Amino acid sequence: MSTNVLNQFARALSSGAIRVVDLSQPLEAGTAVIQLPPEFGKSWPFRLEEISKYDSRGPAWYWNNFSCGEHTGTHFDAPIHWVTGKDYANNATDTISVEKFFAPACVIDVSREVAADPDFLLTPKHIVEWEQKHGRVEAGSWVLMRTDWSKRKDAAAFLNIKEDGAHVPGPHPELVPFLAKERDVIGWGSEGVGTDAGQAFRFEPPFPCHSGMHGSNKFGLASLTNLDQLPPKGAILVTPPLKIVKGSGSPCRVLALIQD
Ligand code: 23J
Ligand code: MN
Repeated sequence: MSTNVLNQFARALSSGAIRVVDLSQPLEAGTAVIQLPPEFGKSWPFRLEEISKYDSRGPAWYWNNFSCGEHTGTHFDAPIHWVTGKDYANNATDTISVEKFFAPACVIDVSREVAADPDFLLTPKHIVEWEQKHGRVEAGSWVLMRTDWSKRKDAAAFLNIKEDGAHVPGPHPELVPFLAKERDVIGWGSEGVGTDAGQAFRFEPPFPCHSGMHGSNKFGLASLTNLDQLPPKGAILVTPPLKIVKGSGSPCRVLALIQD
């Protein structure tokens, strides 16, 4: 057996000892996009326009133009996305050091709680309970909230907007400083359309996950799926956003490496 860790890695991938799980939603016109109150600017939905398909416009080639907001579908949030993170060095999609796009994940399964309460909020107590079983959330880890929310395939059910705003689970305001400061995580990931809970615009501070995570130079992942295929601990996430110059985020093909 080679002692070169990359050789071992290549062999483990080809033998299936390491599996790759796709944590990304398909990107298409129907992909759910965050809806903010009407006084705020709007993010474009995903749109695909054919340039040619082996036809008079291009006899041997198929290709498309596409457009969308940076925060469309499964996507990466950079610290520059929020006013609290605007002054960090290397805080945008093009300048974050690429080593940070590989990091371990802790998966907190609260799918049962969320089935009973779509406004469920994850608190430090849930993390401490998880740590009693699985060990400490190590510095530099992602914390992913498994809710099974992504099983809501219909965009209206996924966004779950009522008269008083969206009802989607997320982190409790007290959880954010706990994860950012006491655990020094790399970021937070949700199955919902954004990293914050649906009612987070009412929280103090508003949008505490965006405000607190990016205010601590941490990242976000939103609209994740297939978290039910991950172990509580041990997966490595691969999360490179597009290299948009001064980008606040980007659609992202989020992958998890797992060893069975
Ligand atoms: C802008 C304002 C509020 C929110 C968001 C963006 C997102 O969720 C996002 O995708 O970053 S809550
Ligand atoms: Mn976002």
